[in-house]
Amino acid sequence: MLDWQQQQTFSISGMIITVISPGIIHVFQDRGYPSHSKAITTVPWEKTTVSVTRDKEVTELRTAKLVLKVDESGHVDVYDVTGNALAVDYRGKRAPQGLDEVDREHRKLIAGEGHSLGAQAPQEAAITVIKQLSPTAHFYGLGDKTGYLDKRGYAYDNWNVDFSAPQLEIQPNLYKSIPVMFSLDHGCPVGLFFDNPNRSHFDFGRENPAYYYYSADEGNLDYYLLGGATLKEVVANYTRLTGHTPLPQKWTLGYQQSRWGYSRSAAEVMAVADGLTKHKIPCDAIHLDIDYMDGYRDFTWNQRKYPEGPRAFVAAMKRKGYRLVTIIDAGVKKDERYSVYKEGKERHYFIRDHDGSPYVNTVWPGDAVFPDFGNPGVRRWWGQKQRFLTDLGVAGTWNDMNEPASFNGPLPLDLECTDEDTTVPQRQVHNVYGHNMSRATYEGIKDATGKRPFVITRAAYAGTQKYSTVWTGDNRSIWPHLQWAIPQLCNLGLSGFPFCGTDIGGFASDTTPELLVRWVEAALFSPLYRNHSELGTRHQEPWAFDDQTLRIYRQYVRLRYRFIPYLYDLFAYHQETGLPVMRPVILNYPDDERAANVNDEYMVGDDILVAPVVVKAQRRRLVYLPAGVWIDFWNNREYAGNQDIVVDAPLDCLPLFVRKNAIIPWGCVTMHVAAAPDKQMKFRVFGNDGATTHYQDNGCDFQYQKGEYNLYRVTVTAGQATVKLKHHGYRPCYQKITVETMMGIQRFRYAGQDQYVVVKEEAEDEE
Ligand code: MIG
Repeated sequence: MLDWQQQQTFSISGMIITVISPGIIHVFQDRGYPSHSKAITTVPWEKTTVSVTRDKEVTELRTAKLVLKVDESGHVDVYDVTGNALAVDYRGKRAPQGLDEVDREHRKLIAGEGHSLGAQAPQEAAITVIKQLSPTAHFYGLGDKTGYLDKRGYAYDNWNVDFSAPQLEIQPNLYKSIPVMFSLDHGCPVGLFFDNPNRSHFDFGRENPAYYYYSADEGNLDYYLLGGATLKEVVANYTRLTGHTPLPQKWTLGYQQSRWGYSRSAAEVMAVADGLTKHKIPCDAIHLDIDYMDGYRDFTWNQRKYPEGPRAFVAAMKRKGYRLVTIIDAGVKKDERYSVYKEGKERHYFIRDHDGSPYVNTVWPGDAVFPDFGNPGVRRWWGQKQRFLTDLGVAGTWNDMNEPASFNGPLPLDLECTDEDTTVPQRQVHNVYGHNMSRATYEGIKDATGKRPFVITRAAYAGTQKYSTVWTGDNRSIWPHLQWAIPQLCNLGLSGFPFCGTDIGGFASDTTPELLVRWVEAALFSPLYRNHSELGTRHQEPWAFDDQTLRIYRQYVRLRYRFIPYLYDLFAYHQETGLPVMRPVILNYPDDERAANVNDEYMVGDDILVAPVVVKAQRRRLVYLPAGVWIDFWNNREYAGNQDIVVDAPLDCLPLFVRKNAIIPWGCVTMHVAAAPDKQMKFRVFGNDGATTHYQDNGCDFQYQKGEYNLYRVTVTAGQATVKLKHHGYRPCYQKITVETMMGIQRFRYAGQDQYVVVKEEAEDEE
């Protein structure tokens, strides 16, 4: 540790408190567990002044963003610099509500009928952090827990599971554990990130409205206080700590088609591609679920089902314009004639039973063993295995079943696993299993291809966003799951994961044409835009129903391609700021109490507000518009903000609003995202005054990190546009730029030397 870092580190009441930066403070107490973080790869140290005052009982640490008061008994109270309480320890005793309502006899009766009792005596936990609950505080974050945006009144577990029953809003845990929470009380924000991968629990006033708490079964006391003037700043501090999502390849923002079952034969996948082409549905990738493999063996390909061989098949698909993404499961088939199993066994690369032999459970391939991803050697090995796929031309890896899932009961908690350089029981690395698998996959693909890896994972921990895209797992074709898609993706974004999506149309159960259409509308700006469904359910390709369904579906997928440059700009912006692409309204309007609980609208960046219909048979809806002036995307009608309006939303209408004077880059509709650099770009100005910065690069590799990118600055004043190339590091820049304001169209041509000049005459070939 450097001298100045030492000076920002304090030992108070048995805890080590480290001021990493003015808005990031680490609280740590060693309880004998491994202390290296899985979530944080680079600590964002910043040299800063901390003023310290001590009186008899309390030590006060003050930075430019946070004030901490730590007393002798270890209470940690957090304030902002103007004295607002952000997170103050609760000094009372825990008292679950309703506990005294039922005596022992009634308890038995209730249980006898099969009901579970809500109120339980407080569980003793190794770690408990308990805070006063303000009557006006809202809670966000925690990744993609089901239910509503504001977590107040609910409780959750952090323990990764494969959960296939229909999810309810009270489901405590699913596939991911992202133990970060944000509290917002009258606009005053704070974040708490508990960097403890052991099983843990959050309760936001469900047990008792007087307090909220975090508890963990084991591990060190290890958490971060995140401060900032606004919720955005606090979220930015969280992502500064756990890392940003690197720019994705541009095509990954295109539409993707999937279904468990397609990959049963080359002919079936081909037929899907032909269906997309025939019905003119733009699409960039088709996903191959488990059936392409040979007996569900990872890194194999079934020759019988693909008679021309995988290489020729992948190439043929590519010629048609479709990339392939293949699934890889965590469980490796136990088969002495299978090289991945044999190698892994020889090198002790699998999770071990008590006698040191590979632990066996059942997954798709039957008996299966589980790579010990906490071991860096295993990660390198698994990373190299990706070459099997990348050499064939496969465009991405979709990691599934990595909670890990198993059919023959869960993995015993005390199996032998590796945590970097030590041996630990399975339960201590359980929640980072998918995280480590994603990391191995990302690094392997990056090494093999030099391109930006496209990895999708179901299980994740805090920080997995550096390696992988996520989807919310096995939802159902039911309206509540469409409704929750919005808060789930918004909370994922706040929790550091901008690249996320849900299975469009719903995975399990049978979709209906209306649900499918509303889903493809609602998900228009969901960064991962993939239709996926379960084997045996009703088919949900866009053409599986009637003409109307197909027509509307196509209309929205085509519209999606218009917005890809805008989405790509937001990913470039995310890399700089850590802010998500899809956002809850409250992130942009943290002082607006009305925005705190909006579950059926979301924003995209700062400029677009989406108010999808997520209720069956609804044909008009109420839209809450936050402060400012809003333009209806469909008819340019202007609305003042800070009010609810009623809009018509027939089946083919997604209510969409653009902030007045926003400038949106407007892409071309193509069947696939073009590999060649775009020769022109259009900017739509939703007003007559505004400015934007637009990003461009080659969309596929890491050259942008060496400066090979362009930044365009478009400014419009009283309807007059100017275009400047602010940074010209990527040689092919746009030859033509069109700016369309509400007063008319202005055209520019590249004149060399980073200059754009106005073109007077009509351009002949506008897309
Ligand atoms: O439990 O590979 O969430 O997307 O289609 C089934 C088959 C295993 C679960 C994934 C789903 C995928 C399915 N998998």
